[in-house]
Amino acid sequence: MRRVGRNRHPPSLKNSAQPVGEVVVSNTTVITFGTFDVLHVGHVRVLNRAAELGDRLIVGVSSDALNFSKKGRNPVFSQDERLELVGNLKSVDQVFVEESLDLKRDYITEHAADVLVMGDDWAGKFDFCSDLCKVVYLPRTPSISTTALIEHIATTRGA
Ligand code: C2G
Repeated sequence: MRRVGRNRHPPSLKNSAQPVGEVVVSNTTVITFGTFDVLHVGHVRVLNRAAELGDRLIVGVSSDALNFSKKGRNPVFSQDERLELVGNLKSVDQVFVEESLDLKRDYITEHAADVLVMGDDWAGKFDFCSDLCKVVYLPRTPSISTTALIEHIATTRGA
């Protein structure tokens, strides 16, 4: 499926955009992954920055089962709720369920991604995909995390 990307043309790609009538169909696809539980500014900022690296942003949202295997607890928001939240963000063009950490190369190929973006807490972990696409690690937003938010809510509830 080719989608008309939003009008985000990084200068380097301006010339590769193919005008079709009035609509510009461009072709840089960015992919990223995450749990995005208890959505916060750290999530929103990494998605906005990822979107700026291309014309469409596709996000793999971890399934509840994958989240449990990664973090040893169930997410606060179910995968359907997290898909809906992330899918409704302005910077996001498409969401899908990430079933496993080991399917990165399949997802990159399936979505014809040109750029894989992750926060630098995953630095180096996906370099093995660099023959398929560009791999970019972006600085995390300091001093905010879902785990800290959950602890904060738990300790202040009823305070
Ligand atoms: N993030 C960030 N700043 C924060 C917290 C998170 O930039 N303060 C970024 C992370 O680096 C990641 C994305 O937001 O790129 C999603 O973070 P999580 O929901 O914690 O996802 P994670 O459990 O790291 O899952 O296949 C990879 C995994 O799905 C990533």
